[in-house]
Amino acid sequence: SPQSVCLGETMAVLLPGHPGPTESVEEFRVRVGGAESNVACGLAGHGITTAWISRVGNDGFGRRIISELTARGVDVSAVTIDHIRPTGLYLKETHPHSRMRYYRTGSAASALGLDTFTNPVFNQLLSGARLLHLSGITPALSDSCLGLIRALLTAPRPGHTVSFDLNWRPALWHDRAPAVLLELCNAADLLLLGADEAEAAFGLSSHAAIRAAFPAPATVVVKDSEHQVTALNADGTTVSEPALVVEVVEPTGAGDAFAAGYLAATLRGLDQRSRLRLGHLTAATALTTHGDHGVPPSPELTAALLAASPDEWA
Ligand code: KDG
Repeated sequence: SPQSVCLGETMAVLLPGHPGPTESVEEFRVRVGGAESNVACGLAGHGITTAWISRVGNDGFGRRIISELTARGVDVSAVTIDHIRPTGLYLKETHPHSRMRYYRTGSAASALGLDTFTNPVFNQLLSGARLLHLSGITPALSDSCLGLIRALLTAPRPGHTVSFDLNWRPALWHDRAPAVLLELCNAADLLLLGADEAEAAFGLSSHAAIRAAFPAPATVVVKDSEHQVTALNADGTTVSEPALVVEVVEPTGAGDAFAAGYLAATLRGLDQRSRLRLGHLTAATALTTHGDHGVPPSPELTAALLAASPDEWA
């Protein structure tokens, strides 16, 4: 069975063929995107076997998602096909400024709920896994999604750890109180969040305030925009690692790629610094390509880059 399980909604992504207001776009390119399946693809790219759990519609977009994730080496055997609800969509608008517009209310994945938690196929997968990866997007999707995430975070877990990426998406929280995210974040073993997200979602403006708000996770990983990432350990120690300076082509998916690299290094038993470094290396591959995914470096190159020393010229 797979070493890791990632659960959450994946959508078809519509990319306008040319800049300008959506009402004048003649052609869209279609891609596949979803925070947790982006992590699953990143893990698979690093050689960590991974299953993705979700629901898709019985439609072409759902089949596209299934085939693309399969091609990237992700196990989709436990994905449910919803015969009533459609696959969610999102549109990457570029005009007047770049933003994501979601078409996901009532989507197949929004019907995820406690039946997944009790599903024997899912439990079979989870019982063999060492990691379950979740995000703060799912609890915003519906009451049943919130119930599932809460159950997964609070259930006893003898064999696996749970990582939770805050993935603050204010557009999803208009009719739902985001305070529930405090409780969910604090129930994870590993919490990943951006310093900007912590400020926007909870008004937490320092590493100390973040760690004080989330005392339970063994590690809290705080991303300070593009500059550095810091792991705040439960024993009070911290490890920071500067980000790589790259020419950004398109930032979507970089946070997910960071998570994938960090988690892959964690599952390989690497130390905290190497986890952060593999996170940065993987994020760099997503930042320098269009779409949500990058091409992971070969195992040999990864090993060499992890061992490289920083430029110490002052
Ligand atoms: O992290 C990238 C995701 O935000 C994108 O793929 C879409 O999952 C998505 C979401 O819900 O915003």
